[in-house]
Formats: sequence, C-alpha cells, structure tokens
Amino acid sequence: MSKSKQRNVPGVRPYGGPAGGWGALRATAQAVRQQMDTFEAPVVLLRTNQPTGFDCPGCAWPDKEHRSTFQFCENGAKAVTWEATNKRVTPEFFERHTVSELLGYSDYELENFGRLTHPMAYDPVTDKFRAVQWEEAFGRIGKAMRGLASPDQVEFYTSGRASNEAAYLLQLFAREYGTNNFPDCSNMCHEATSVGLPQSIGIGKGTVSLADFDQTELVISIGHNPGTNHPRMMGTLHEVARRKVPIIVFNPMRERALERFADPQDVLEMATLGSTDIASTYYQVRAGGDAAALKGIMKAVLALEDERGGVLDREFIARHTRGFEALEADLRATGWADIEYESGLARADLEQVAQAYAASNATIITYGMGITQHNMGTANVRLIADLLLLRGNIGKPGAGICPLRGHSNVQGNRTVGITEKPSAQFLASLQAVFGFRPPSAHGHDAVKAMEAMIAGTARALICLGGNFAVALPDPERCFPAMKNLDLSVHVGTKLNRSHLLVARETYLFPCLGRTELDLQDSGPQSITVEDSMSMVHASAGRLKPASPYLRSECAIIAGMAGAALPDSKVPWTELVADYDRIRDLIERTIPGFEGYNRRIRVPGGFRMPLPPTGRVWPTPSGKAEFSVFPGVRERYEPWDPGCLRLMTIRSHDQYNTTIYGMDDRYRGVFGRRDVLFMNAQDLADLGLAHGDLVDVETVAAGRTLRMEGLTAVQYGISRGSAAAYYPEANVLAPLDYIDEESGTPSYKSIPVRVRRAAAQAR
Ligand SMILES: Nc1nc2c(c(=O)[nH]1)N[C@H]1C(S)=C(S)[C@@H](COP(=O)(O)OP(=O)(O)OC[C@H]3O[C@@H](n4cnc5c(=O)[nH]c(N)nc54)[C@H](O)[C@@H]3O)O[C@H]1N2
Ligand SMILES: Nc1nc2c(c(=O)[nH]1)N[C@H]1C(S)=C(S)[C@@H](COP(=O)(O)OP(=O)(O)OC[C@H]3O[C@@H](n4cnc5c(=O)[nH]c(N)nc54)[C@H](O)[C@@H]3O)O[C@H]1N2
Ligand SMILES: [Mo]
Repeated sequence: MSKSKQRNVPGVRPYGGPAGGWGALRATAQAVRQQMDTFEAPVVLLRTNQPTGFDCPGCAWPDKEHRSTFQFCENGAKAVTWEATNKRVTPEFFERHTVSELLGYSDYELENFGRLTHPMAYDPVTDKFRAVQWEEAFGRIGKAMRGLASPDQVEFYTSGRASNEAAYLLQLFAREYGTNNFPDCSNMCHEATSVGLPQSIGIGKGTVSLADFDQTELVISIGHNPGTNHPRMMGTLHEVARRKVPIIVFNPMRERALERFADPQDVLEMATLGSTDIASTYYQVRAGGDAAALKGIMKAVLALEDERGGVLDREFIARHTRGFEALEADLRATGWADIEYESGLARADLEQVAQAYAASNATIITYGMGITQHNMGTANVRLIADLLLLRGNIGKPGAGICPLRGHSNVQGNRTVGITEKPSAQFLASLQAVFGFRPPSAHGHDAVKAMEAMIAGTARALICLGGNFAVALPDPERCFPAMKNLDLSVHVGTKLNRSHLLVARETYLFPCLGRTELDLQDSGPQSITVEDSMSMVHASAGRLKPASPYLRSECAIIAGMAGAALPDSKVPWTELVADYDRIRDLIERTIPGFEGYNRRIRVPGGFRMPLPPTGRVWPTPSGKAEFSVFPGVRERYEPWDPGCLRLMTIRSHDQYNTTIYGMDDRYRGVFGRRDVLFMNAQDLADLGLAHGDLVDVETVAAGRTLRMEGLTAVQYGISRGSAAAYYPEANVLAPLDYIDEESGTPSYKSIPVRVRRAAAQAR
C-alpha cells in the first residue's frame, strides 16, 4: 500500500495548500491572458456583479448588497473571460472544416476556437456550415415548423443561462405554436428540488437569504463543491467558520475548499499565507448514502427527544406540519445496521450530528448535485426538509433550506414559465392576456424529449443555449437521435458537439453574451435574472459585441416565432424593441412580478415571494408535509462487494460541458481528465494500485456500457464510491436510469465494476 502511494503517476500530485489564496489569483490572471487582451480585462471583471454592470454567468450565488469584489473569484473570471475572448469562429473557419472533421475535436478544442460570429446553415452537400442571412434562416425554420404534423413534434430546450426575458419569449413561442415540450437543463440538475420541495413546503425554491448566514448557529453542507462551483459562497462560509459556527460536511470526496480556504479578499490571510478551516467535521458518506445518513440523524434526534425532551419543536410540528407520526414510525422501524451499511458512517458519528443539531437554534442545510442526481433524488430532498422541520428550522432567522442552483438563471427560467407541467392558472392568464389558447397537456422534460427523438416521434429541436446531447446521459443513444431529426436550431455563443450532430436542416445562431451591449430600437437593453435566493435583478453588458452580426436571444426567438406563426397574437417586433414591454407582460401573467420594471431599477432588485419564510405553506393541505423514505437504499440491484457507485463530477477547470482547461488543481490532477478516483481499500480489494489503467463497466444496464483506459487515482473518497469527470463519463450512464419522480438522471450513482484494463497501453 505505502509503495503504491509513492508511485509516480503523470499529472497526479497531491495539492497541499488551502483552496483560494494566491493560487486562485494566479489562475485568474492566467484565464485572462489566455482569452483576452489584458488591458480590457480588468474593466470587464470590475463590472461583474456591480449594480451598474452585468450578472456573472458563473453561478447563481447572490451578492451581498450586490457589491462583492468579484474580481477575485477565479471561476467567475474564467466564465467571463471565456465569453469575452478575442478568438472568433467565422464563416471562413467553417469553410476550412467539414462537420465530420470538426466532430474529431475535443469539447475543449471546439469551444476554444472562440465566439461564433455569423448565423450559419448546414449544407449536407459539402458537409459544411455556410453563412446565411438571418431573415432567410427564420423563413426556412418557420416553413419547416409549419410543415410538421403536430406541434408536439418540436422540443424547445432551455439552458439556464438564458435571461428571464428570453425564456419568457421562448415559452410564449412554443405555447402559441402549440406544445408544452420544455426540456431544460434543470431536468438534469435541480428537478428533484423543483418536485420535492413543493410537496414538502409548497414551493420549489430555497428559503434562506444571505442575512440568514449571519445569524445561523449550524450549517450542514451536503453534496456540493462550492470551492469550484459556487466560489462566491466561499466568502460566506469563510465568515461563518470565523464566527466559530460549526459547518458539518457530508461528501464522499475530500474537497479542499470545504476543508481549508484562504479568502483572496482577506488581506491578513493572504499576507501571512494563512487559511481558515471550513468544515468543523467532515463525514465521507458513501455515494448515494445520504438518505441513510439523514434517516440516521433523525433517528438519533428522536432518541434524544425520548431521553431528555425539548429537542423536537412540538409546537411547530403541531401547528405547521402534517405526517410526523408516519415519519416517526418509519424512523423507529429503520435499523442502525442498515443505516451504517448504506451510509458508510458509524452510528456514533450520526448521533454526534444529532447532538449538534439539537444544540443549534437555527440551522441551514445547503445541498447540490450530490443529493439531486440520484434515482431517489426527490426523496433525498424531502428528507432534508424533514430534518429541518423537526426543529422548526424553516421560516425563522438564521435557518432554512438552501439548494445551490446551477446555471446563473436556471431558477428564473422556471419562474417565467419554462416547465413541461404548467399550472392551469398560468395557462389561463396567458390566454387572457394574449388571446390564444395554450395547450394544457403536459410536455416532455429532458430525458423524455430525448426518448421521443430516439423513437423518431420528435422531429425538431430548438435549443436556447446549452449542449443538450452532451449534457444528457448515454451518448451512444443520444447522438444518433440528434442526427435523425428533420430540423435543429441552436442559439449559442460558442461551438459545441450538439451543434455538430446535424439534422436534415441545422442552423447555428450566434447570440450576444451577458457581457455585451444589447442595443435595440429604444436604446441599450438590460435583461433580468433570479439568483439562488430568489433575488431578481437587472444585468446589462457593455462590451462591444463579438461580431456586428450577433443578435440578442430575445431578437432571435422573436424572429423565429414571427416566421413560424404568421397569424401570431404576440407583437414580437415591438417586444424586442424594448424589453420593458416583455417585463410588463411577465408582470401581467405571473404573480410576484408586481412593479417589475420599477423594482429592477433599484440596485439589488427585489425578492420573489417565498411564503414559507413567513411560515405560510402553499401545499394543498396548507401545512408543511413530512415524508417517508422507504428503507435506506437507492433503487437498484444488484449490489455486491465488487460493485462501486460512480459519481460523475466537475473538475475545477470546467463549466458543465465547457472545458476551460485540463487541470483539477484542488484534487491534484493536472493536464488530464482520464482518471478514476478510488478509495485505497477498494483498489487493494480489486488487486489494483494507484496509477493502474482500468476499464469501467456499468452494472445491469441491459447492454454493455464501458469506458476504457482510465487511470486509477488513489484519493480520499469513501469506500464503495468512485468518481470520474462529466461529460466524458456519460458513456456509462443509462438514459433511463432516473429518479422516477423528477426525471433527473442518476449521474451520481451509476453502479459500475472496475477491472484492470484489457489493454495496458503504456
Ligand atoms: N466553475 C463552475 N461552476 C459551476 C458549474 C461548473 O461546471 N463549473 N456548474 C454549475 C451547475 S449547472 C451546477 S448544477 C452547479 C453544480 O455544483 P455541485 O453541486 O457542487 O456539482 P458537482 O461538481 O457535480 O459536485 C458534486 C459534489 O457532490 C459530491 N457528491 C457526489 N455524489 C454524492 C453523494 O451521493 N452524496 C454526497 N453527499 N455528495 C456527493 C461530489 O463529491 C462533489 O463534491 O454548479 C454551477 N456552477
Ligand atoms: N454526467 C453528468 N452529466 C451532467 C451533469 C453531471 O453532474 N454529471 N450535470 C448536469 C447539469 S447540473 C446541467 S445544468 C447540465 C448542463 O447542460 P447545458 O446547460 O445544456 O450545458 P452547458 O455546458 O452549460 O452549455 C454550454 C453551451 O452553452 C452555450 N452558451 C454559453 N453562454 C451562452 C449564452 O449566454 N447564451 C446562449 N444562448 N448560449 C450560451 C455555449 O454555446 C456553450 O457551448 O448538464 C447535466 N449533465
Ligand atoms: Mo446544473
């Protein structure tokens, strides 16, 4: 064992320092150098997340009074410089490369070619994209859409970077056209939250605000990696830790930022090369073992109540909730042996968490993809709500539930109507305001949309951003389905693989990014976004657009809609001329946006209504609802000792399918992504050593799903769990292996077998 640790594996070196600190500043400078002219970068970065600037496309964490010193956020800087790059993908570029040839490039290389500059149409004769006039392209798309047998043959995909205005126009277009097919990135992300939280507390959003972190007495962080994915959250956690408030972490992997962090904004810490311990206790739960752990904590809370009383908030439970007895009975019936086995944690550890929880008068639980991307994702989310409800930790200062949203406006997209299951009330107000009858039948989410494409019943795909086919599991099934379509349209900033999986007719529409000036007939426009804490605020770019031919997302959607719906009841051109008019319509059709245009002109914006913060529960019963999680285990068999649960995760140098670079600094991986993180004991049990080449195969997929030639890396990861990078590892995820309640793919618990590679190429 100790020998295997010493083995030198190329590109793998343990990272000794804290997260953040000078390394983050160096990486920020490097991101700037690689993508931008250095003289303009400081100006752009300084405007990020300022009251008069644009919203950072990096993550959905809110800003304190909207005045954070963003320029020190390494991954925000990567997101901004990647968009504001000076590299360009022009018609001449496409003239030089066929689509088949471009498909040979890596995801990293494709996006790194730079910003798309012209609207392009695919020409099957030459296998190349050719420049096309905007109006001509819209006309051709309109004709193709009008020629389809049913509106339900079109899928309208949204990626969560789209603004409220663009997302609202897209749903209006689709619903007037006649479908509720709205696959979106949220279906692969926090759908378990959107489905689970309304059942528990009546609304699918988090309940905490930044101020709650100032008053909290305990933070429990489950299944998210903020040092990489929500870097601005590290400032908040750093403050909490410095107040000596315990932060208890549940994560199968040792994530450096959750252990130690040096805040680049802390002059003293930087000068002394100091750092702050973030987690007070770090539990390396087994992947997919959170339900067992949460049930164990609640079982121990009940035991404390039995012992000494006063632990449960009985008054709150009686007044505000339903279903406590069923939960209690289930917890008492769940055995400790099962809890320990499934969670990989000791009873004594979970009892300690219960002690800390009982001692805290205000607890926040934060969580991310480690909870939602499981085949019991919705049930997992509900267990978190259950734990909080036991002590009345929703609707009081310093307490609440805090899902960490993904894309910077994914929450806003849902608020303004991107949902395949619209409420009757929303459809009625669309009809009242616009005078067309929107369809009421539920449409497709992301997995269902892809299944319809595979079955051939979906014929067209219109994507507002994103990289649909690469983000979804199972490329073996998804990629050919893209090519079988009659029509695909992609609104994007940079080239990616989904664009190249061309249909009979394919269009690439380059759009303005967040950082760029959006000039319409009435003058410069701003868009609006909603962050993880339901704050809605304006964002206005100032940079000169990457090309004079770019159009805004709103203008592109309106162009397509006008062409596809000649008798439309929506004044598309007028709306694009002045986005205030779009916001007026949002206000008229969606509750919570009263005084929209006025309120976004106040710096910092406004908060959407969150009834649970006032202990009002918009559930059918009017109470918060406890849930019962059957057993302790995720729903799949078989589970044998040779089988590991694979989590597919993000490196520090990527934004979803966008790969900025090949390093994962905090996990000690450099210049490569072809690794499999494994526990030392699991390696030994399989007769493997750190650095061995391995093949990974999915168990019980019904067909062979295999990834070959990964290098096994011995890592601080819980036994029985393994990790590889997304999107590469999507070849191992079956498309139908989902949380049945929410449709979320189980990206974080793919049962796999690991073997020494057949080909030991070295
Ligand atoms: N720089 C950057 N920022 C981003 C993104 C990005 O790719 N890059 N993506 C954005 C998007 S869309 C999203 S959704 C968020 C994602 O943010 P995260 O939710 O942090 O997403 P992941 O990288 O998938 O990390 C999952 C974390 O959960 C842990 N985990 C995995 N499985 C389990 C489990 O079963 N139980 C527990 N307890 N933990 C588990 C992993 O070890 C890892 O630390 O970030 C957003 N922000
Ligand atoms: N195995 C595995 N798979 C996963 C996940 C996982 O953890 N593991 N995570 C899932 C999650 S949480 C998510 S959210 C999805 C992400 O799925 P998507 O949102 O579909 O993917 P992204 O990689 O964020 O999309 C990148 C593309 O967006 C376009 N783009 C960038 N900026 C803009 C803009 O301002 N406007 C427009 N119109 N386009 C723009 C660019 O062309 C870029 O190529 O992936 C999911 N897939
Ligand atoms: Mo996400």
